[in-house]
Amino acid sequence: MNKPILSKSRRIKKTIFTDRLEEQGLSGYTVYAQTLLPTAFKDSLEEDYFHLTGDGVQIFDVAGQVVIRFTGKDSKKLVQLLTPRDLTNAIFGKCYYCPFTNEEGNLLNDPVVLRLKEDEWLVSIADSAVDLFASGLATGMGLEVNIERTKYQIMAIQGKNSFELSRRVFGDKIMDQKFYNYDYFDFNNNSFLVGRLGWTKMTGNEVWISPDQHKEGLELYDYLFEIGKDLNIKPGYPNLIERIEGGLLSYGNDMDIFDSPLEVGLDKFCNLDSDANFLGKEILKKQRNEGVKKKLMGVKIKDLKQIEVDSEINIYLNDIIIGELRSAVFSPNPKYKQVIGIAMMQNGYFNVGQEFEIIVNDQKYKGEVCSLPFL
Ligand code: THG
Repeated sequence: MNKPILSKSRRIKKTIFTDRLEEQGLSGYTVYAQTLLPTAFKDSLEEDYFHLTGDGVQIFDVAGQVVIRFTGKDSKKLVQLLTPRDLTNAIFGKCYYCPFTNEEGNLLNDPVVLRLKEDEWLVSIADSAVDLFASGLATGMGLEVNIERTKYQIMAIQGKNSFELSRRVFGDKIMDQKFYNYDYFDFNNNSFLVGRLGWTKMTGNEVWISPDQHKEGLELYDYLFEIGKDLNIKPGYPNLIERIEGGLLSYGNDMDIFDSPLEVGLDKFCNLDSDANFLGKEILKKQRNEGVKKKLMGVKIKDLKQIEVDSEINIYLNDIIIGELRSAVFSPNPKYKQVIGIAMMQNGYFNVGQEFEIIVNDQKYKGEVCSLPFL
C-alpha cells in the first residue's frame, strides 16, 4: 500500500533528540503541539509494548510536551483561572495534572503544572495552543504576567527498569521520590529537573532539560544508552496499547474542546467547591449537579483483530447512534486479546455492560462498554 510521508519543515519543530532518533532507526512520526513526536522504530507496536511492560526500559523523546512558562505578579491568578483544580496551595516539588477549561467549562488542554517559584509556573501542555489562549486572557484582563513558549525538552525514562537506570545516573536518592513529585538531580555537574511521572501507567522518570542545557541533555541521552545495555534499553514513545489499557487520555483524540472534564472522567482533578476562581466554574457546577449527558468510557470489541482509528467511528444500537469510538487498538495482552478502545457514549448508554454494534472496514462487530482504566 502507498505509505505517505510526513514532510518536515521549520513549522514543525525538531527536538534536540530528533537527529539521534533517526540514527537509532526511527520509522514514524506524528506531530504534537507543533513538534515531532516519534511513533515507531524498527519493531512493531506490539513488540515495543511487550518490551515496555516486560523486562525493559525505554527512553521517550516527549519534547512535544511543550513547556509554557508563566511568570510575574499575576501568574498564579492566571494559571488558576485556567483550571478547575485548586492550585491555591500548590507547593514547590509537586507536579499537578490539571484539566484546563475555557469559559464554557470545556477542555482546552490537560497539562502537567509545576510551581517552580512563588511567581514562576511551568505548564507542559498537550496538543493545543494554551499560550495563545492564555495571552489573550491576560491581555483582556489586564494581568501582569509574562507567557513564554520555552525550549524545555522533556525526555521520559519509562518501563520496569526505569528506576534502576535513573538510580545509576542520579544516585540512590531518586529511589525515594514519590509519584508526581519533582526535584533537582546532578549529572556531570549539571542540575536537571527530574520528576516521577510520565506518559505510561507504570510511570518512571521525566527529565526536564532546560533551554540552557540542550548540549548536556543530549549527552545524558547518549549516556543512558551506554549504561543501560544490561537493562534492555530501547528508544520508545508513548505506546498506544499501554496508554489505552491504563486509561491515560490523549487530548485531541479521546477528548477535545467540545467535552468537559466531568464528561471525560477527570472529576477528581476538579475542585468545584473550592474558593478558586476559574473559567467555566458555574457551568461545571451545574453539570455536576444535573449529571453529565455523555461520558467517556472503555469499550471492548469482539472478533475484530486489527483497527486504526484516524477519525471517530459511530457506535450503534439497533441502527441508532449511541456513541463514538475515539481511540482503539488490538491488545495482545493475554488478559484481553481483543480490540480495546475509548469511546464517548451518549446519555442512557454509558453504563458498564452496555452492548453495541460498530462497523469497521464494512464489517459489523459487537462490543461492550466497560470502565476505564482497563487495568
Ligand atoms: N508529562 C508531562 N506533560 C504532559 C504529559 C506527560 N503533557 C501532555 C500530556 N502528558 C497530558 N496528559 C496526561 C494524561 C495523564 C497523565 C498525565 C498527563 C497522568 N495521569 C495519572 C493517571 O491517570 O494515572 C494521574 C496523575 C495524578 O494522579 O496526578 O499521569 O505525561 N510533563
